[in-house]
Amino acid sequence: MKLYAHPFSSYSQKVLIALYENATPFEYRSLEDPAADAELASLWPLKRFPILVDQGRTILETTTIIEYLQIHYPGSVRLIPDGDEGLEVRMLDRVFDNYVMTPMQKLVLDQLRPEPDRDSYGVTEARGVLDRIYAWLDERLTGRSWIAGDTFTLADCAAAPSLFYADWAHQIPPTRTNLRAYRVRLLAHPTVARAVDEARPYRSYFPLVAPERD
Ligand SMILES: N[C@@H](CCC(=O)N[C@@H](CS)C(=O)NCC(=O)O)C(=O)O
Repeated sequence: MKLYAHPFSSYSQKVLIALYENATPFEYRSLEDPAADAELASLWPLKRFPILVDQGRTILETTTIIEYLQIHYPGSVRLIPDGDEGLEVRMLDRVFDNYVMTPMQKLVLDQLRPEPDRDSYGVTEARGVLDRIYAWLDERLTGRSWIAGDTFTLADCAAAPSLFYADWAHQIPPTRTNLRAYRVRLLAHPTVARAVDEARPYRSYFPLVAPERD
């Protein structure tokens, strides 16, 4: 099984955390390697990553990759519970991808554009989405260790890298104490800490100012 990914990429970290949770063996095709980058281009014209290649199948999209791992390489950690609990986990996974990861990416990618092509309206909008989702998540986390309850799930795999970078791009206000404490808990979780540590050598890639912390 091959994972095409980059250690500094938030979506790559989402899948790496899931793989590490069950110590699932895989070949890491790091996109730092130009050969892996070329292979990715031939497998997926959009070149969005990570992608997983296994037994002749190419699996796109992080949530689907993690679903695939649970079906084909199950381990002692079940990241997606059955039934209603699974619905909650999937819903929260979508919330992190759509309303934390997407606006965070907007802020980061806008910074990479040439100055005249920057989109200040879109950036203001993205900051507004982050402010509102931070408030919603803070409320939702009342009395919870992990976002969907007592166990670490797919939704926490999505939460960890999205909140990690979102806080760098648009700081979580000090008043959101539940959300800030959750981010600290995520970063202390061994599989998340491993993914963050593996990305440390690439911090200069962050186009906004990366704070001297975490
Ligand atoms: N919905 C996709 C998003 C993947 C994504 O946006 N990955 C980023 C890296 S974190 C990427 O491919 N960026 C390169 C690009 O936008 O061309 C997923 O869940 O896999």
